[in-house]
Amino acid sequence: MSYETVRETDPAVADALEGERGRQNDTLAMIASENHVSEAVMEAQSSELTNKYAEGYPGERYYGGCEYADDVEELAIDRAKELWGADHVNVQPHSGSQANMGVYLGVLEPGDKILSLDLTHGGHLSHGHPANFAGQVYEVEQYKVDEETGYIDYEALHDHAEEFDPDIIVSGYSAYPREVDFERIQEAADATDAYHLADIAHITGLVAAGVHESPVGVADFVTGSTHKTIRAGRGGIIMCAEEYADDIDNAVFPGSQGGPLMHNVAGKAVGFGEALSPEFEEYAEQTVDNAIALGERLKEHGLSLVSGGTDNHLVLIDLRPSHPDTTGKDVEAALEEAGIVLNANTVPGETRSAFNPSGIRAGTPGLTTRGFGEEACREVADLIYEVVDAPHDDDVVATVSDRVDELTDEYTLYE
Ligand code: DSN
Repeated sequence: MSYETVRETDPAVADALEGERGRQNDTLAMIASENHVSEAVMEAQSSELTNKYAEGYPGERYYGGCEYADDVEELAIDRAKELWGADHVNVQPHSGSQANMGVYLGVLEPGDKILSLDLTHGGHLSHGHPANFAGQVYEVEQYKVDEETGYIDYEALHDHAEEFDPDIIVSGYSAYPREVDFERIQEAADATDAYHLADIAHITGLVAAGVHESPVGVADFVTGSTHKTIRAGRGGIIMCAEEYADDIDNAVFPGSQGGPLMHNVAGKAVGFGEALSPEFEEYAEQTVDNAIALGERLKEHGLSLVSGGTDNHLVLIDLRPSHPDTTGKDVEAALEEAGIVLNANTVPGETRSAFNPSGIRAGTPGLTTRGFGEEACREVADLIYEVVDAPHDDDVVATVSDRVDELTDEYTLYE
């Protein structure tokens, strides 16, 4: 994509846009929730649909002139149904958090009870953190992973549900490296007559490609984002059985959103179309293989991984056993200096703070999009280790940075 017109009319913004393209080209994006969409998705997102209001749903809009908005939304819905096998899909949520809000508003009353995973153990703000609307409007209790194993303790979760008697149990996580047993969580929901919301924001693409168990048809509601392990641009999605279709649609519009961002819905349609290709299945498999290779090599260097490894697209490194005096923020800053962009993250049993935690989270969706295979990911693990071991050594950071430059030149991204 060219920014020629913006450059002519608004050089300050053009500088920032070109700067960001350069940054993405020249660094390794390892924030586990980020990826790189195709030029086709970006074109669709920057289309004239950004001008269009289309409150309502295809065929039932409040304004005129919606025929092409209808086409795009129907394409996104049909492709999503094919990808995930859901009966009903709403593609209008602006984000994964908005998708979760749509479910809560659709089936809960203020004061109802949510049981979800603690944020510091890998959960998400929108699952009921006190700083988020979900924690303010609903009564929330949280389950944890087993601090010894790093795995969800399904029995403890079940017991907790029987004690708390929630109205909804939330599964699906932001920093959990293991396969989620949605059936086990559904058993707890059945036992307590609770709804089950599976938030697959991080693993949406892995589920679509069949490399992670699907909660569709198991949980009552499945929410996701469309830009992490699937490359359909920023946004959210809700899937459910037909019986909940009206509740969900009304909760999204008019319940919590106004006009849908139709240009983003167009991006979703294009990205979902791409994900229906056999190449996407290979991409998703490679993303997981790459995360496993990355994690195994980090372990060979003596780093400690929460749960001992990964089944999905991310690894969570607990720095405390190997580098007790080094914080996640130290490592995040030094790695960014070297051109590897990931994030500091809390770990189960966190002993520091959420702002300066003891772990780092690293994901492979972006590297895999660039064409990295397992050997290249092992080398990235070597580079990460060098910086973890000496985050304040400028020579080490400079040497790693030189190698990152070579890798980003070899595995190109945007023209
Ligand atoms: N910010 C996302 C993540 O990094 O996991 C979740 O919303």
